[in-house]
Amino acid sequence: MKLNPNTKTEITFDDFKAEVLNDYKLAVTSRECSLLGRREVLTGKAKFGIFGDGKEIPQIAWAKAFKNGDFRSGYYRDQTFMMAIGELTIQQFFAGLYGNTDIKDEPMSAGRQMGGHFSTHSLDENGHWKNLTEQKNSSPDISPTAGQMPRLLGLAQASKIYRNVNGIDTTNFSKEGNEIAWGTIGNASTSEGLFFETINAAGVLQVPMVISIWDDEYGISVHARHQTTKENISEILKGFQRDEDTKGYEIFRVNGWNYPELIDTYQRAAQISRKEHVPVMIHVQELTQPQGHSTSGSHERYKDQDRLAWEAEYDCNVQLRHWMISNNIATDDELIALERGIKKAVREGKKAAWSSFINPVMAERKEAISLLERLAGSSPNGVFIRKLKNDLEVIEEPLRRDILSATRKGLRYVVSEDSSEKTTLQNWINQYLNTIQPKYSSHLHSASDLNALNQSEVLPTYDSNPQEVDGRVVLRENFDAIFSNYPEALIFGEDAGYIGDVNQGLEGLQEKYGELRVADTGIREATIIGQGIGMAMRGLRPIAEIQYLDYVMYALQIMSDDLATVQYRTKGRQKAPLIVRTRGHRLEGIWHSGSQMGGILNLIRGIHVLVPRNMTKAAGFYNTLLESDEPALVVECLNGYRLKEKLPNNIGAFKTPLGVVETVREGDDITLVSYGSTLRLVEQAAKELQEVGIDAEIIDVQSLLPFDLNHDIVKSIVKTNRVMVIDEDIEGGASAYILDQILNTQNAFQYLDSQPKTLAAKPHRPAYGTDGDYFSKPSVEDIFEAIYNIMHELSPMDFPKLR
Ligand SMILES: Cc1ncc(C[n+]2csc(CCOP(=O)(O)OP(=O)(O)O)c2C)c(N)n1
Ligand SMILES: [Mg+2]
Repeated sequence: MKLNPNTKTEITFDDFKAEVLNDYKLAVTSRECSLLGRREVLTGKAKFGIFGDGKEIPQIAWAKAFKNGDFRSGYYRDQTFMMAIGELTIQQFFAGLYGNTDIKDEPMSAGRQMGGHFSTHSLDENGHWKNLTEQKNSSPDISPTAGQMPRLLGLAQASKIYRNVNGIDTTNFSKEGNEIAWGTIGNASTSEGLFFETINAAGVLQVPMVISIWDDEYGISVHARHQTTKENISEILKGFQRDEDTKGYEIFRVNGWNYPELIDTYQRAAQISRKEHVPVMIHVQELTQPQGHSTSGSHERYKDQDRLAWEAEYDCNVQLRHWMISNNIATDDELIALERGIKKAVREGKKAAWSSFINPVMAERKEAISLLERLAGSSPNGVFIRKLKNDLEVIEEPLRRDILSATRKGLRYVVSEDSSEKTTLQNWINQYLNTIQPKYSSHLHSASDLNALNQSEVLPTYDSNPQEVDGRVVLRENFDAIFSNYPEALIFGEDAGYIGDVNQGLEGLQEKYGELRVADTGIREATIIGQGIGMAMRGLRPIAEIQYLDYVMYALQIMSDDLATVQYRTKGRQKAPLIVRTRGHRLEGIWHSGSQMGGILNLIRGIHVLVPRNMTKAAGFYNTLLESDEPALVVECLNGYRLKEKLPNNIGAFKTPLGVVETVREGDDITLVSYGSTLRLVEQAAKELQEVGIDAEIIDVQSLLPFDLNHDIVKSIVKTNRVMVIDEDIEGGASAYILDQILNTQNAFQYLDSQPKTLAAKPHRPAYGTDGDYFSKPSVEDIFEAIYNIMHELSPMDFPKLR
C-alpha cells in the first residue's frame, strides 16, 4: 500500500496519525448515524431512510481532494462526504431524517426532501449569490437514478467557460476555472441512458468532471449480471481512455476498502482534472451495504451467505480499522474507547435533532388543546369537542396534521353557534395555516427581488419608417445585443453554432462571440438541459436550445425532476435561471407538430412557459428573463421566422412581461382565447365571423405559466358573456388547463350565458402534410363553425344551422 508522496513528505508521522484517526472517527460517526437512522425509521420516528453505510472510506478520500469552489453532484449515499467537507453535522443528519422544516436545523432542503438528499447554500436568505469560491458546494440531489448526471456536465463546463471566456465577472464563481465538478453514481444506475449520454458529452467537451462510481455489485436486489455488460463498468468504458493522440478520459479503478490507495487515486484524479480540464472516471469497486439498500427491506433476502460474509469482512470501516492497527496507528483498545465516545455523540446529536423537530410542534399542540378546551366549555357539543382534544393530547409524537385535523373538525361541532371561543379558534386555524403552509409550499419560484414578475414591460419602439424584416432577423439582432450586454450569457444546441440555428436566429453570432458562447452540441437533449442547469447554478446565463418542441420530450424528465424543483427543493438556497429556447407548433407530421403542451404544463411547474406569437414578443421575453433569476421555456413559432415584422430600434431593451395577456382584437359577442401559431387561424376565423355579423374578441395568452395574472380574460367575459378556448393540443391538454384557470381562478362562470367551450385537436398525433394538419388540428373552418354554433344555439333565427 503506497501513500500519496505529497502527503508523505509534507507531514510528520504524528500529523499523519492524527489525520488517519480523524478519518476513522468520521467513518465511524457516519456509520453510527446510519445504524441509528435505520432504528429511527423502524420505530416510526422517521418515515424512510437511505444511508451511506459501506461507502464511508472512499468519500473521506474524495473530500481530501475537494477544494473550495468545487461542486458535487451526487446521490443518496454521500453523507460521509458531506460530513467530511463540514456541511453535515450529526444533528443535521437526523433533522433531515425527521423532515424538520426549519432551514436552520435542516439546511439541505428544510424538510422537503427525504434524508440523504444533500445540498449546500449558494444563495443567502435574500436569494442573492454567496461567494461560491470560498465554500464547498453541492448541487441539490434528486431521487431519480442518474438524474444527477446531466447537471454534473454543466457544473464542470462552467469552469471551462470561466477559464476561457473573457469579460465575465468571476468574483463569486470561479478562480480561473480551477474548480472540479465531482459526481457520484451507484453501479446499477450506470445502466441509465443519462449516464452514458453524460459520459460521452463530457469526453467531447473535455471538462473538469470527476465521476466516482460506488460499486457494491447491486442495485437494490438486482445483481450486476443484470445491470452491466461484463459486470464491470470501467471495463466496458475502456474505449473512453485518452491516449497520446486522442482526447478522452483518465480512468481509475480502486477498491473501496483500500484507504491509502483511495487517497492516492483521488489526489491524482484531482490533479489531472483541475489542471488539464480532463474528465476522470473513478470506478470504486468492492463496496458493501452493511444494512442493505434502504429501510424498505433487508438484503438477506437476496444476498447469499458467502456474499454476506464477504461484505462483513470487506466492510471499508473494518478494513481501515485493521490497517490502522497493523500500521501502529492505534491499538484495539484505543479504538474501542473512540468508538464508544462516538456512539454517545451520535445518540446526543440524534436527541438534540428530535427535540428541535418536535418542540415547536408540541408548543403548537399545546395552543390547540387549550383552544379546544375553551371551545368545549362554551358549547353544548362540548363532550364531542373534548374527545377531539383528548385524542390529540395523548398522541405521543404529534404531527401538524393531527393538530389541524382536530381543530378543523372541532369547528364543525359549533357551526351554528356564535361565541368568542369559536372566533378565536377560527382565527387561530387561519393564522396557523398561514404560517405553516409556506413551510411546505414556498419557493416554487424565486422569492428574491429578481423574480421575473418584478420586471415591468418595456414596449418595442420603432423609427418613423421602420424596416420590415423576417422574424428571425429580429431575434438575431436581439441575441446579438444579449451577448454583447451579458458576457455571462451563452447559447448551445444542435446546429446552434456554426450555421446559427436551423432558422438562422443566431446567424453570424458564433463568428462574433466564439465557439464557447455560441456552440454546437451533440444530439443529446437531456444533457443539453443538464449543461444549462449546471452552468446556471454557477452564475452563468445559459440559453439551452432544444431544436424542436417535439424533442423536448427527451429533456422533459430532467426539466421536471431537476430544473423545475431547484428553488423549491432547496427552499430558495439554490437557483438555476436557465432559459430553454425551442420552436414548435403546427408544422407537419407526427413528430414535427409540437402539440404536447398539456404534458409540458403539467410536468414543469416551477418553470415559466412562454408562447410568444411572433419573434418580437419572443425577443422581449428573453430580455425580461435575463434580468430575472428564474428558469423558463420559450416556444418560438416555427412558422414565424420568415413572416415580416417591424424591426424595433430599442433591440435588447424592450421587455415582454410574464403572465400578461394581450387583447389582439376587440369584439362584443364572444371571447376567444388562444396562443402561438393557432392564434393566426383564430384571427382569420374572426375576420370571417365578422362577415356574418359575429364580433369576436381575441386574447393571446402569450404566457401559459404564469397565466393572466391581471385576470383580463374574465374582464373580457364580463363584456361578451361567452368564451371559447382554441388550442392545437389534444382535448384535456392545454385547453383544459386554460379553461380551468378561467373558471376556477378567475371565477368566470357567473358571467357566462353559454356553456364555456374548448376546441382542441383530434386525440391522435397530427398526420403528415397540409391535409394531415387540416384533419388533425382545429382549422379556420372548425373554429368558425364552433363559434357559429354557439351563436346558433343562442339565436337560431339570426344564425341558421350551417350543416
Ligand atoms: C429512475 C429511477 N428508477 C428507479 C429508482 C428506484 N431505485 C432507487 S435506488 C435504486 C438502485 C440503485 O442502485 P445503485 O445505483 O447501484 O446504487 P446503490 O443504492 O447500490 O448505492 C433503484 C432501482 C429510482 N430512484 N429512480
Ligand atoms: Mg449499487
